[in-house]
Amino acid sequence: MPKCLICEKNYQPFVNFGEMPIANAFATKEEMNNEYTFSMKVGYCESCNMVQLVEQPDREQMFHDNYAFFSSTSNYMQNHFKVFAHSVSKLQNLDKKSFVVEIGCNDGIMLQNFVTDKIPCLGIEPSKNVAEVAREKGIEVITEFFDQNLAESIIAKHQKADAILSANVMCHIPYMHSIYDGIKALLADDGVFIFEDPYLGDVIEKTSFDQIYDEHVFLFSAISISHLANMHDLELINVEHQITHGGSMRYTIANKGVKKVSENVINRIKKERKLGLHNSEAYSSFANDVDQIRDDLIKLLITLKNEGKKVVAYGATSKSTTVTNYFGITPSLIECIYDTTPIKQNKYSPGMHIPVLPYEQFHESNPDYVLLFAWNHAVEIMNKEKDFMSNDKHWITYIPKVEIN
Ligand code: DWN
Ligand code: SAH
Repeated sequence: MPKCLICEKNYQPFVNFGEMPIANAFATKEEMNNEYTFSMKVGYCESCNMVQLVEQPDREQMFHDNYAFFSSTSNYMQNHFKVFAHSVSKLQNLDKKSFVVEIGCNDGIMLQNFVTDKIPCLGIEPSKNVAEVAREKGIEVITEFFDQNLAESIIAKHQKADAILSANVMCHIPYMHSIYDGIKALLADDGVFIFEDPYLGDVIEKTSFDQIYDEHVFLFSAISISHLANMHDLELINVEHQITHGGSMRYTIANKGVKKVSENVINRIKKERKLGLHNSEAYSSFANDVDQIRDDLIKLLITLKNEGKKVVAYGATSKSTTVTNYFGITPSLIECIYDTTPIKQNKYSPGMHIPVLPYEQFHESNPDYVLLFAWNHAVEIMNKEKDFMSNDKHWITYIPKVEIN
């Protein structure tokens, strides 16, 4: 039986996706024959309520000089992080004497706002290619993995942080205790640690199983984060639900006893208990629900193929690696995936080897059906493509169930 990454108790996996490649390892023809895989199972620890991947690839397999995800590809997300940054400035009364640290700053989508407002900030980003883009925006970046040791070296060179921020990064890191020890050391007495990640409640309610892939080690809830913070003499003082990435939660953590705990925390924990997220039964039907989506989608794709329809996909997301590999979607069912990210283009999707083509070729390909892998950006993308898609063309989405739009 696996041991929990948080409390070291044994727990049982509740879903098994089998062998999976690295979600963002878009491959050249040469690389396609030599792909790394790992066994992807997810379990729930009854003792500390943490949902987690049983096995994780080494971090260097995922985050390196050629990391394929650039945060700024979505206009919606650029605005989301602008609003996020300004809300932190207001909450903490930040000015030119303050200090903000972001863990996993990627291409600088959040920190660029502090640079504009002349608030001193520092990014930590181990993937060197995306960090370079942040530097070009005038952001100071350390290209290392954040942990307790790095926190100590930041304190020695800078000052304690008034705000430590992180978005879609905490759930990527298995060594949570080193992270929380680092946060505890780096945080000013009245500082706040604010992070957001895909929310367990949404994943269970919507069966958004494709939020599960190598990089996503944990699916957090207010219950599990409150417990983890407590273990490090910290306190969960606020939670705010976000619509980003198909449903996320923003958690605010402070030194214990220093700040008022919002009613949001109590209410959210009540809601999670009502949903049963603290009981293993909540997870018992998840695998069957995923298989239902698989059966419906494969049936639809085979029918469309038999009718001679042209089916392509939109958005070579990390999530799509779980969908294509678990469902067995090959180029015989989906011709190609269109994407705006240069580093993914003219390569092949991990495992199933579906060609990824430049977005510029999407309109001229004239498809009948478009499978939306970037379903979390549906509003932005469907709006952008509304004129093109109006002529007898259809979107296919599959979360929470298979639908033709
Ligand atoms: O947690 C993570 C989140 C924040 O981002 C990381 N582990 C990796 C990544 O996950 P993802 O790859 O599932 O993220 P997205 O944001 O759903 O990816 C969208 C993809 O679609 C990108 O490759 C860019 C592309 N795209 C596009 O081609 N046209 C996106 C938009 C908005 C568009 O208009
Ligand atoms: N914050 C951005 C990027 C999310 S992608 C956004 O929300 O869009 C996850 C990022 O976490 C990657 O850029 C990856 O390099 C980074 N990362 C992974 N492990 C890390 C660690 N230990 N410390 C800092 N960053 C890390």
